[in-house]
Amino acid sequence: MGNYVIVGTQWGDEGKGKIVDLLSEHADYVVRFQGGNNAGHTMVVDGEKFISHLVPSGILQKKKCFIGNGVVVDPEVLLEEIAYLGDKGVDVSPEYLRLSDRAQVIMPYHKRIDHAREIKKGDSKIGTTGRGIGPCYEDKASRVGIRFLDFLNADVLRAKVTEALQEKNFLLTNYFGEEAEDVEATIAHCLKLAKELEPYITDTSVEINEGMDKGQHVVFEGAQGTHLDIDHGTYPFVTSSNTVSGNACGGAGVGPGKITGVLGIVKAYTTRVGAGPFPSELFDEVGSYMQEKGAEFGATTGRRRRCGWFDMVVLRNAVRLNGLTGLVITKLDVLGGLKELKLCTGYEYKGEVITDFPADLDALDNCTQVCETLPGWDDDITGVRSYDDLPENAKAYLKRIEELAGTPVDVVSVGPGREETIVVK
Ligand code: 2SA
Ligand code: GDP
Ligand code: MG
Repeated sequence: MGNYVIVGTQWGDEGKGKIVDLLSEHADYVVRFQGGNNAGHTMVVDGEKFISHLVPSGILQKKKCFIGNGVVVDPEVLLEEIAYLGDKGVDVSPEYLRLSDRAQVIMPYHKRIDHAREIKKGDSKIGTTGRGIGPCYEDKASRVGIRFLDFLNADVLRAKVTEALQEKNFLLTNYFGEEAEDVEATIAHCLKLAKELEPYITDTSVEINEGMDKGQHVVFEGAQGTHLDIDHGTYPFVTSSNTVSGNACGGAGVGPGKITGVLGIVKAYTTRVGAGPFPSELFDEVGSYMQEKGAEFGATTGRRRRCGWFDMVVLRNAVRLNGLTGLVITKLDVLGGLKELKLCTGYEYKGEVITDFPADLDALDNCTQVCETLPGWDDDITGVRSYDDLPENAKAYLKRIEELAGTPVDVVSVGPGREETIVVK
């Protein structure tokens, strides 16, 4: 199969979990390389639903799963997830799950700062998941973060927590008007968690590369989506990591020459959770139809996802930024029953039509979408398993996407279940 990077092309929740689970059947290793438990990846196998936040979606296929150095990890959440999966009969022993010694630890104060900052921002809040992601990546960049290697060493941990809390407690008490964090309690809490996680902690880059050199195939599982990327997304309404495919290398510790291809996961319409610009957003009954039929609620926070038409400006941007070699179109079934479908092909702003996704938030906020209209289909397509059996209008919709994106559609998903999938080529 080779080594594939899987990324979300829109604003996350495109169905990456389902597709990574499917592809994992043909892989040996599955690796998360960025983000943290802000992610919610859903897999449905034999009618049973699994949501993972940190453990890679290859775990159900009994593949060796790695949480790479680029991930920020809340140790409590990871242990809860290991227990949750274990209760469902999934083997999450250290044989199947490895955690990078270089991954950054999300500390209790990161979560408190994330919450307090959002409250302070009021109407201008980002709409974060509140999981401490931003503050943890800030500390990594400021070189005051705590890595899992440090977590295992009581002396290093004490020194680092003591230093960090001098600054964080100043912020919490003087700026946010909250209680200070207790140094000793924080250290004791961490040491208990570290003991439980110790068997999983390793140099993941070494293990992944050793495996690749012996011919093991790897799926790199992206989280969030291209337009939530810290550099390329709708900044500041983004997450705090690079979500584009290039970061699979940095966040896992592998060289770019080892990547065979990049698959972009594309929802058949567009959704976004949290605040920020969304040019093709719908505020009418069609948007509500997508939201309800697609069950568009955040897999981590349960928040209602905003919905809109398919945005080709967004997809073309994702094709370029990620070097996509193939597309997977998900949730095509949700569009069944709509009389007509629109593809947003440009943004009209100040009398001009923009076709390259702009950095300017004013353009994204105040443009009107330029659309092509295609006929819809009434049929329920969840039972369709071959491309030829799809309604003609559904095929025409896919063809037009492929044409405008300049990238082939390799797989089409017509339901949440593993089997509700059409392999095109
Ligand atoms: P954060 O928490 O700092 O990463 O939030 C910053 C922005 O990134 C968005 N974000 C997401 N968008 C879609 N899906 C995500 N995962 C969950 C899911 C979301 C949920 O699978 O549904 O349950 O709410 C995710 N994670 C982060 C976030 O909404 C902010 O706009
Ligand atoms: P991820 O973050 O990209 O892994 O996506 P999420 O799991 O957050 O959200 C995708 C949702 O859509 C989940 O509830 C999936 O079970 C569901 N899903 C995935 N593919 C399909 C599909 O083709 N059709 C339908 N109806 N649901 C799907
Ligand atoms: Mg999700």
